[in-house]
Order: sequence, then structure tokens, then C-alpha cells
Amino acid sequence: MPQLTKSAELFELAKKFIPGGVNSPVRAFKSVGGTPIYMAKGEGAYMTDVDGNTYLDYVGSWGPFILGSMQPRVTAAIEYTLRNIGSSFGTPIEMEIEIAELLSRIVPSIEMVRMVNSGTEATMSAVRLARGYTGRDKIIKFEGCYHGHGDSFLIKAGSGVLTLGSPDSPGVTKGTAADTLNATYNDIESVRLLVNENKGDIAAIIIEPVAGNTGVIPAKKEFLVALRELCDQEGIILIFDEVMCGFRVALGGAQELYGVTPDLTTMGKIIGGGLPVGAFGGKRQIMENVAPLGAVYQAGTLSGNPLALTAGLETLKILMEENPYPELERKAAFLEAGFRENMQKLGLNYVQNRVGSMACLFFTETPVVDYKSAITADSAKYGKYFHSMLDQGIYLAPSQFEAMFTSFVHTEEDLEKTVKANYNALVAAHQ
Ligand code: HOZ
Repeated sequence: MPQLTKSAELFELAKKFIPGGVNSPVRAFKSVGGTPIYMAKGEGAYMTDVDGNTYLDYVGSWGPFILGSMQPRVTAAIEYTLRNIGSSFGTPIEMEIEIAELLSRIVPSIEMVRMVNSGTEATMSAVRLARGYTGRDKIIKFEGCYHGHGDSFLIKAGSGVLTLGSPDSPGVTKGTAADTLNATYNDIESVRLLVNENKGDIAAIIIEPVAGNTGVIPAKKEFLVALRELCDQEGIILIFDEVMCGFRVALGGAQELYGVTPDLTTMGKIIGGGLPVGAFGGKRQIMENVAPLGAVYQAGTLSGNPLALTAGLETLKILMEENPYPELERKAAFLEAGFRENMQKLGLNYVQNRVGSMACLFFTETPVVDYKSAITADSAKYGKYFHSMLDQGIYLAPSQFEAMFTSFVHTEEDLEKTVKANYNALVAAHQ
């Protein structure tokens, strides 16, 4: 069991100056109990905390580290840019064209793209663009999907708000809440109903095509196809939020995997290679409405800064050159099979959802296809499971409703260790 003396001291100090002691809520460990662990160093698939304990990392900075932390080529490229180019100019730079061209080559829906600084900025901007383009106000999202912390999205949202058990946030105006309609994931009739009740008023439907913030919930292909058709019929902009699943479930994201092309796509995480980045892009006809070409305003002091672009570009180049996806699938499937075998031995039958290297073990026997089925999972059991894994040196997301990310640098030995730890943690969860 790790000694966490220094982490505990730092958390006490942090609470004096930072709300809840953290800069993003889930990492506060509120739903799993205990106090957060302060990390001192990350390398490959491992993190070491301030007390000197080392953990096998399945959070990967919440998604970006598909190639592991401090990937040597990415680190060298960042270092080169910092020493030879600079950290920010606030002017156009050539690298912006390189990444825009690359993204338009990789992601099926993208013809034009705008770089921003986070996934939240990307989704807020994409929805504003959809509203500006269509002249309509309302949007449809899905219960339990999380699209960052923009006001429009904090209605029945997933991720931290679901983890803390308050999926609606104070501070969102009644007007904004009224413009956000919530449908049921994987249920096209629930979407049709809202569209018919709000005929001609819906600007956009935004969805995580692999939901990753209510645990992991794959969309059914026929559901995405039906969404596409409905949007075409009704003149609604279909937005895929691929901040989490983009470049993760396939190089071209969920849209490549499912063969369904949205009008706009939001991106982040992997395309920042561990530095803060987001992007939104899509059909030229729509993107041409973004300022200064069009009237829909969007801007950012650090947007397109060379450091973040370098990290993203190098990550994308490695993904293109090495095609880690079959290997990632094999590794994540090994974990899934190992966990299933452990559960069989223990007479347990919990649900595992997985798309490529995004996975979730839900502490429920109810198939998880949407928000309502996801919240049948027993968070208290997950908390015990989480702490037992942690005691065995494995760092999972401190919430039942987040994804477990396997990376390219998890070794056979790491995976075997994880399967063994899973057995012990399943036992611990039931004591
Ligand atoms: N809410 C994000 C994960 N889905 C990030 C959480 C964090 O960085 O603490």
C-alpha cells in the first residue's frame, strides 16, 4: 500500500488557495473517497508521485497520451520548437497550415479547421457556428454526454458533474437551459420527438459518437446513420464531439470507424500531444462563416501557438507512420478478456464496454447503452475497486463514469499485472 504523506500535506495546502484543492473536479477523488495523489513525474505508461510511489497509468492525462507520457519524439520536437522557434507569437505561423492540412487529410468531415486551446472552446465555438449558420437557437445533446463546461452543455451532462452527482450546474441561465434539449443516447425516437416538437428551431445535434464521459458507451451504427438522415432532412447541423474518441478509436476517429460523416467535428486531447489544444472543423460551406471570413466571431490569444501545434503534429505523424491501432486493439482486448475471466472465476457478471483502447468496467449487470443504464452502476463498489487497484500500483480514473485508456506503451508485463490486480480488486470491492 503506498505511503501518501506528502500528497496529503499538499492537498491540505492546496485547499487553502484552490477551490476544492484541484483545477478540475474529478481529480479530487470525491466519488471514490480518499485524497488525490500529487504526481511528480510521468514517463511512458508510468507516473511517480511526490512520495516516490510509481503507478501504471490508465488515465493518460484523460486521453491525450495514446503514445504514453513524454513520448521521446514528441518531447524532442517540443524542445526544438521552444529553443529555436518560440512559445507564442499571436501572428500566423507556417505550422498552422501544416496541421490544418493534416487534419483535413485524416478526418473525413474536415475541409477547413480552426485551432483553439481546449475541447471546451471547440464545442462552444462549433455550436455558435451552427447557430450563426442556421439562424436557429436550440440544440439537442444527449443525457450523460459531456462537451466541456460551456453553459449550453451543462444540462444533464456527464463527466465531473455526473461524478459529483449534480449533472445540472447553477450559473447557467434559464434561457440557455431552455435552448438545450436532451435526448436519450442510442434512441432515435427520442431525438425525432424533440425535433418534431421544435420544428425549424434546432440548429445542431451534438453527440459523442463514442460516449466517454458516462463511462464508455458506444453508439449503435444504425443510430448514427439515422441521426445523419434526420439532420439532412431537417437542415440541422450534426456535430460529432470527438475530443475524446478522435484519433483514439481510429486515426480518423469514430466517423471513420462508423462510416458516418458529421457536418462539424470538435477535437482536442490527442491533437495536443499533452499540451492544451482543441480544434473545430468541418464542411467548407459552414466553416466559411467563421470570422474574419464570415460573421460568426471566434478568437484566441494563444490559438495556434507553436508549442501545442508541435506536440500535436508530432503525435499525428507518429500515429500515421506507426499505425498503432491494431496493437492497441489487441492490448485492450487482452485486458477485457482477462477481466472477464476474473469475473467468471468470482461468479460476477459486470458489464464491460469497450471501443478500441477506450474501455469501462461498469459495476452493474444491466447492459449500458445510455445514461439511465449507466447510472445503475454501483459507484461505492467502484470506489473500493479503484482503491485496491491503486494500492497495487495501478492508477485508474477516480470515477466510475470515466474511461480507462490503454496506450501503445503498455507492455505485456503491464497488462498481465493489471489483470492480476483486477482479480484482487474485484474481491476487495465485495468485502
Ligand atoms: N472531465 C475531464 C475528463 N472527462 C477531465 C478531468 C480532469 O482533468 O480532472
